[in-house]
Amino acid sequence: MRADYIMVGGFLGAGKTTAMLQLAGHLVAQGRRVGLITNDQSQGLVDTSLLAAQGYPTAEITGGCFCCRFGSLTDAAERLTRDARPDAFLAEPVGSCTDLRATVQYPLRRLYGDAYRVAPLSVLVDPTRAARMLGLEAGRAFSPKVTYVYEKQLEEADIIVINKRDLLGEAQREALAQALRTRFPQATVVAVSARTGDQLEDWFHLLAAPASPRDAMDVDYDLYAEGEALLGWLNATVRLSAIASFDGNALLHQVAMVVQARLADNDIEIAHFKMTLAPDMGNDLGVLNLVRTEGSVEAPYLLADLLTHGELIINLRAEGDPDRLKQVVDAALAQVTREAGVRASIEHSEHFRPGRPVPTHRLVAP
Ligand SMILES: Nc1nc2c(ncn2[C@@H]2O[C@H](COP(=O)(O)OP(=O)(O)OP(=O)(O)O)[C@@H](O)[C@H]2O)c(=O)[nH]1
Ligand SMILES: [Mg+2]
Repeated sequence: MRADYIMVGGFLGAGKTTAMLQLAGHLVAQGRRVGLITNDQSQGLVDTSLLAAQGYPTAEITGGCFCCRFGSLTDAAERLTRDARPDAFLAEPVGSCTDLRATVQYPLRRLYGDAYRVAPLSVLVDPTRAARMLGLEAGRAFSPKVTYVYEKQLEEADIIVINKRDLLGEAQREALAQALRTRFPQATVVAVSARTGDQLEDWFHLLAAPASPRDAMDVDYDLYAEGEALLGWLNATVRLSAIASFDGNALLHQVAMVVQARLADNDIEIAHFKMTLAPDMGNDLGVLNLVRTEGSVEAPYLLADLLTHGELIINLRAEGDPDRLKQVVDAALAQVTREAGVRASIEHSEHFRPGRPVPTHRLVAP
């Protein structure tokens, strides 16, 4: 029996992790066994913490994207197979990554075709980002080289999934779907809400079809590398402790508000700012996200109780100098924890620009 390999791509903040959780729930309800694979340029991932907290077998690939760490991808799948024998792997590539057809799907099919059935490539979009990229809506956007990466992601999609349909009126949704169909005619376009579950069946249904046998697209790797490197990356793991119990939800919210205001002052566009706070005791988890500098702070999971000790994971990806991102996050953390009477000690912190993508394999034809 071959296991399904289902890749859920799309730009930073589009809703890949949220959608993957829904897909995992759907498959498990059908009696399937799933294994989840997360991926990032470095360690300390909010997504891994979030998925593992839901009880799913999860493997994390760090230190580069799937395409550049192809061996780690198949190793992770084998590890999950030993532990949980999944018959469906759901994999979330790094949100700044493209050319997945040539560097992941075709090599998997060619080298491991006996082990995996490769599902069509889904690329999720945040509707506001997509509308700005297509010129349907005005507002703060990324620079042209970052936009190149964004467009390449859509150009290779079998399925373009407009996510967050709960935020759209019917006319807005239709205009966006039509513009995407015109610009990316190779893809089937669906509109879903990974948050509410609305219309997800349309997407799930498309995943059962075979992936399209098209040749891979052309990619200018210099431009791709430059676009990716314009995005600053920051991952930090921070231990929080206090004598008196404190409100973790309020603390997360305040950190986000301060970071958002300072990045706006620096004219830096956020791609995705996300945090999890896990108390040392119990399974509670608070999650907070911001997917645009002008966007609103969202807390999809709130902590149920006050806490005294916990682990805070911060992942920030924004179009700006990583040193500046680090200064902004450190200053916000220092200010907010001081005001809350909480001690913060940084256990792990990295900030950098992603390196040039150098795929392990690149196969143009399936
Ligand atoms: N309104 C709304 N928000 C959503 C929906 N799906 C996801 N979100 C929110 O969008 C934000 C980003 O979601 P994630 O699932 O973390 O996005 P991602 O694509 O995995 O992000 P990266 O891993 O950073 O690339 C979170 O605040 C989610 O709660 C949706 O259908 N509707
Ligand atoms: Mg994610």
